[in-house]
Amino acid sequence: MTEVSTNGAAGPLASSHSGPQLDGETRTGGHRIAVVGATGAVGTVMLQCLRERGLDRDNEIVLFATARSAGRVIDGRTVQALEPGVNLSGIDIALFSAGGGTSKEWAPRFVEAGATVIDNSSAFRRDPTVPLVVSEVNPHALRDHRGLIANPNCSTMQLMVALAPIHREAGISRLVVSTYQSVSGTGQKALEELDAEARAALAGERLPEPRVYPDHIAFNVIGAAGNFVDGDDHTDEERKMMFETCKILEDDEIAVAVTCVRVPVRVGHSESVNIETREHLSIERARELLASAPGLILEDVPSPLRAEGRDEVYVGRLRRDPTHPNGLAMFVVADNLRKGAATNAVQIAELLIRNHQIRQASEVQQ
Ligand code: NAP
Ligand code: 2RA
Repeated sequence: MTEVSTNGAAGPLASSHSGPQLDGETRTGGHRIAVVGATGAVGTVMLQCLRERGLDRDNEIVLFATARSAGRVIDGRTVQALEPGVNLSGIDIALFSAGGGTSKEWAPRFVEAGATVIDNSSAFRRDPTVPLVVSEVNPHALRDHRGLIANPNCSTMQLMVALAPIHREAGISRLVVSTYQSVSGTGQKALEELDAEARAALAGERLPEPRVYPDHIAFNVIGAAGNFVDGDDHTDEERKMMFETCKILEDDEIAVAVTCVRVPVRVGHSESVNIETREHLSIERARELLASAPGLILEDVPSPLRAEGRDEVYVGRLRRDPTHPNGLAMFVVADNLRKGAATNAVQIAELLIRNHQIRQASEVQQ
């Protein structure tokens, strides 16, 4: 099945965590790292990533969620409520995955208290002063950060890992993307809704009324992922991909057409991607570029089930688009909770530590 792999990895069963790793010397920072939203779908995986990459050994990890979760102990650490009066001093890096509202309210307070914030929500992605970073694609954008860094949306994240090598070589002029987004992309409550509906359906019972989605998700497909805001005919999820692609690839001329769809997959977003390049790119050269791209595994037919729990982006179905002389088509799959959220945030934290790009909380005037 596996065609070519990168970083010495041998396809789906190869070693995970292929992103930048820190050597022993740079790891000795003794930083305090906050995980905000530690009890959620992304937060849970964030803690796993910190553990797997050894960042919990040399650094102090502190956990925040709502008052509902305060006092819960996860991996021997007690969750604190993020509420007025909470002590934010001494936090060097804060990894936020607690929704846009929480980020808007609390991220600036963390920055003011001295932390460098890496935010998973969409709250700051459009801010021109906030770098939007995929660790393998545009780490240079971290250089000018002012305490806040945005993690791209999960569906954009995996797409960028696959498109950046092609854009660098041949310049992408137009994209047509259709997504097949998993339920974990909507968070913990959505997963519970999928499970409850699937259980009822398999037991031959009446399905419970959907609460998270506008329709039942079990054994169904919902033709619009995200929300329609202010009468827009595209969802906010689709708009994110249109905007974020141009910001990350630093090219406002790329035309991006997107349809985001929700499918009853627990973890792992899939994308059918049609690419038009400015310069002609042979399929052999495209294959070569993707085979040597960091964080990417090229195979015949990727699937979300096999991508689950992995940090790499899987690219397959690579072929010429017979309807256009500069057209390519591919299928891109990744674990939305890993590379789409937690892994990339932790990779950014590693880059910041390695490149001495975090402000030390102790240096900030209180
Ligand atoms: P989730 O499963 O619903 O988890 C939300 C987390 O945020 C929980 O830990 C919750 O704590 C906490 N939280 C909510 N309001 C809070 C507040 N006012 N103060 C402190 N903590 C608060 O959601 P998720 O899927 O992990 O997503 C979290 C964020 O990551 C969202 O902004 C989402 O857009 C973004 N994101 C998600 C994905 C994905 O694939 N899921 C990918 C990229 C980005 P309690 O448990 O105490 O309620
Ligand atoms: C999704 N926006 O709907 C989420 C992930 N960030 O899949």
